[in-house]
Amino acid sequence: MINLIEKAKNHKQRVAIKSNDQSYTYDSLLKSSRKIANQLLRGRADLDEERIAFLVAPSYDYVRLQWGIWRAGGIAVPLCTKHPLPSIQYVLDDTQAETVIYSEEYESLLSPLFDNTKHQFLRLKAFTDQSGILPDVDLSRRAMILYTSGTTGNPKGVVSTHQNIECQITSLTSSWEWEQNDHILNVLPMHHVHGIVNVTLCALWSGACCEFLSKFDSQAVFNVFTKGDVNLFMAVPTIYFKLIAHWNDLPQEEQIAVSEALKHFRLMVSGSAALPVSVLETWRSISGQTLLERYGMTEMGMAISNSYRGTRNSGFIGLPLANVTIRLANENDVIVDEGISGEIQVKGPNIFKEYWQKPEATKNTFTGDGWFKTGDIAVFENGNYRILGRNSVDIIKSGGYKISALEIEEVLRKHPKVKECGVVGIPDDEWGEIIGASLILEDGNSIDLDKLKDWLKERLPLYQLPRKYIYQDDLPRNVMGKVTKNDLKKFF
Ligand code: MCA
Ligand code: AMP
Repeated sequence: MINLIEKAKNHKQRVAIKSNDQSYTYDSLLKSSRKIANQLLRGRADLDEERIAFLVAPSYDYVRLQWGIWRAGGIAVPLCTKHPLPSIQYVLDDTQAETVIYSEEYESLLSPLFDNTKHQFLRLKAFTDQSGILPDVDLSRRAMILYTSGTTGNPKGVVSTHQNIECQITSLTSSWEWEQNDHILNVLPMHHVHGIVNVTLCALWSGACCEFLSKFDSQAVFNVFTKGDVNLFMAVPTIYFKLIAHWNDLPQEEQIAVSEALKHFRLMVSGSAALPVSVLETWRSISGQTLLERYGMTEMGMAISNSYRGTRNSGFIGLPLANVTIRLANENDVIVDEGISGEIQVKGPNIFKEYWQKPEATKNTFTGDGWFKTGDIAVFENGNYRILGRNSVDIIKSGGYKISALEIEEVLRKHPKVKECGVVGIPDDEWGEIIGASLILEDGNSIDLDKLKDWLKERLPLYQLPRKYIYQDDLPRNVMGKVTKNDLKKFF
């Protein structure tokens, strides 16, 4: 498996994780993950890539489970703690998870599934001490499945091998000069690469400390920063936007204390969505830190980054990371000239293995000669890459989450009063984009918007809910159904 275990043995007494006001050493992580691995094996020699799903808040528990699954030869499937039951059930069915491990706080959410004999449900606290020999897990084996939305069908499971993840870790730890005295605060969800690889695994690979907040909260973040231990932070632009707004509301002496603490940071990174230049500049005036913007994707980890030591160019994502090869290509997969926009296509050992049990979708996302097609459009100018947008209007980025307009439309169409709909992303300073839904109702119907919102909340996570609605009657006559989605955006 990823060389985390051997590395952890070199600094057993150092603090690996802080969560829920407790500190955990690398030694306790090693011992606890070994016990979990043995319990999952239940006498078997190897889990042989059985999928083990887990629903646990970002914490020490999350990490010891992840390591335990890997040490037993399983594939880790982290579940989103904000998802309603149908979205969780989809992942469990799609991965055919053998076991689902959950912490107490999610028991009532999951309980309707307990009769389902396809999966074994295990409460984390019910784990007991077990010992035994652990398998030797080759780097080429599958390690993790993360779900991502696209423009075709349901969310797809992105399968990364141990080797893929190790490459994603090492290109970042070397480029951003991670070291064992680093201490990072993690406020990100732990079912995406940003929180899992860039923050948690890079820290643990380096012998550093990863401190978790179970949920993002601006004041809680500032409370940790002003203690003075943390020297690294990574987040999506929406989080920096929220921190700026909160800082502006603080009394002056607290503003000074936060700004003073921030001046001592070694590195602050932004990614997962375009960083507005205004956010970069305002954050610099508050913190003295120039955010390092980088670009990545679930299927490949990080691919392009601004420089750690050199100039960071606002509005640009920088240059390819070590071992990653980039080209910009037109719709015929032919390389475009400098200054001309094209799709970012990527090759390297960081690129995922496959979409889980979707060979056709996997094949379609690579060119004939093996380049991974990201769907992101960029241009190379002034010696750097700059992102221009996506090649599909149906992919929305909100709060750093990638959201498929088509999936939301599919849910909306199931509502008995909705005849047709169109979902688009609307530019928004705080969220990057917010979701807008246009509705055509069944003939003669009207709809109670509050009831529709409640109905949607049972079926979609908060971050996928439409925030603005328009109806056919509000639009110029006969416009709906006849305009492109790009035109539709203008009506919100
Ligand atoms: C929540 N709210 C929203 C949205 N989400 N409103 C508009 N648009 C949204 N997207 C509203 C809720 O309805 C609620 O409203 C209020 O905000 C608080 O909701 P809550 O869920 O508590 O929000 P939060 O915890 O403050 O979340 C904001 C967040 C979160 C922390 C920015 O979105 C987040 O963690 N984003 C990071 C996602 C991420 O890690 N992406 C990486 C994937 P009310 O108060 O009225 O009820 S990309 C990736 O991994 C690649 C590889 C990469 O490049 O990094
Ligand atoms: P996900 O599929 O959830 O991993 O999201 C990956 C997508 O996030 C990429 O394909 C980009 O569209 C977007 N993204 C990541 N980093 C950046 C960035 N720095 N600027 C603009 N878009 C980004």
